[in-house]
Amino acid sequence: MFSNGGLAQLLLKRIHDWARTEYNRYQCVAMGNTCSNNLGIPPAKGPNAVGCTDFMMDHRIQGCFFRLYYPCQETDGAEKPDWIPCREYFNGLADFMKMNRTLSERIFNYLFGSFKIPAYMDAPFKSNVKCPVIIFSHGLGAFRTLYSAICAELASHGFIVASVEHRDQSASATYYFWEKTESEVGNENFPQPTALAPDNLVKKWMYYRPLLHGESEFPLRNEQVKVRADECIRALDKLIEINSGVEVQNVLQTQFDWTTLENSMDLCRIAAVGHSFGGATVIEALCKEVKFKCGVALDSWMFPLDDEIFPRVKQPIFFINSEKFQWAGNISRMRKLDSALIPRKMITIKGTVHQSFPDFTFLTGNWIGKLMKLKGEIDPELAIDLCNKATLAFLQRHLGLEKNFNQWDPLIDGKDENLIPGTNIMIPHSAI
Ligand code: 8U6
Repeated sequence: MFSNGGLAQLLLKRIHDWARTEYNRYQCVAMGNTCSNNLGIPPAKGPNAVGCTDFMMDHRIQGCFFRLYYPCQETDGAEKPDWIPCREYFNGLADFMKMNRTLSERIFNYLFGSFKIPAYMDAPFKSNVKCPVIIFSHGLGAFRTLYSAICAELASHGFIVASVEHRDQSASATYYFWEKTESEVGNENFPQPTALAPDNLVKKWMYYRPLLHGESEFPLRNEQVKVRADECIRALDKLIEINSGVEVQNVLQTQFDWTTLENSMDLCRIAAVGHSFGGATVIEALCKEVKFKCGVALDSWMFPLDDEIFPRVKQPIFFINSEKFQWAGNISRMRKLDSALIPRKMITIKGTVHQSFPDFTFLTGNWIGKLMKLKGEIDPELAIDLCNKATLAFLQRHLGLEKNFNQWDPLIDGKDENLIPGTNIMIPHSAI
């Protein structure tokens, strides 16, 4: 059509610029003109600056992979990491959403490709008092970076937070490494997978595995929740090693000095937090590992759990639910954890949807956000703020922290105009 490739390119660029301006204008209108295109993941509000880094050990699938958020020193020129680490994660999200990879990679990259994590990459750890520890578990089709608003907020209040990336085929995408065979080592034709890994290793991607046609869901999810809990426990074991000063070999070659974390953790104060499938993971992990002193389950999906485990969980649990996701069957499984002796709390955040907890909720305008069910009726920052404050108050109470998070104690009982104590779901008598 065009005899001149340059002209075609120019035209494409014009269309691209126009689309971006229109999209920005739409975003602004969608936000009621109250913003000047300030979409982004909200910065943490606590007293500490937040650092983040990645850790993998060992390289095999049986190893352990997490992103660590921690209180850091203020440093000039520190960079914030990309929110989505690389294209494979966009591809994984496309698969999860049953969309065409090529097309959605472009759309995803265009809309979401330039957001940053609200934390400084590999910034030096700030050591003062010993930090309580949180293991965070993501939802189905998510991965370790998608909950940075929650994880960074907790770290800014003094926690060391390890956000695990699960290798149970429930993440949209994740990776581990294969060892190169002897003939491949030193073979220059063999592609070097990443500058971040030693050269005897090959990066191997693992994507979300959908349910097969006719496959029943429970066996798969039940198997996965067990793998997930084991991964959370493994992440905790690694942190304990790091705290004890054992030299660890991070497969990922980062700038972060892991020896600075020696003696930095308060290992009597450990909690598990997770969203959706990650909520079920919290409960499974609490049952398996008593080092977890309490758990916070965000809009938990209870389906993957064996009924037998409910009476075996001894730690306090806090269920923070969305208004739209829950149903009687799911709530009645949460209720099976009710106890006269062990604190079990439940609140519901008004105007929220299931996806009000991952970071995507901050990154679209209102129309697209609601259309895609990434946003509910409530302002997403207000919703995550309530969730974080209620979580902090609960953690202070059950980890025995000496902080001021008890200022948010009323939230634990649903005392706020945007909270419902317990649930909005009616449980038919037959389901109890
Ligand atoms: C829509 C989870 C999008 C989007 C996620 C929808 C999701 C998305 C990005 C992927 C997984 N936020 N896990 C438009 N549903 C971008 C544009 O990325 C959260 C997000 C987010 S989850 C979840 C689990 C299951 C399902 C939905 C969410 O746990 O919140 C089904 C059918 O399984």
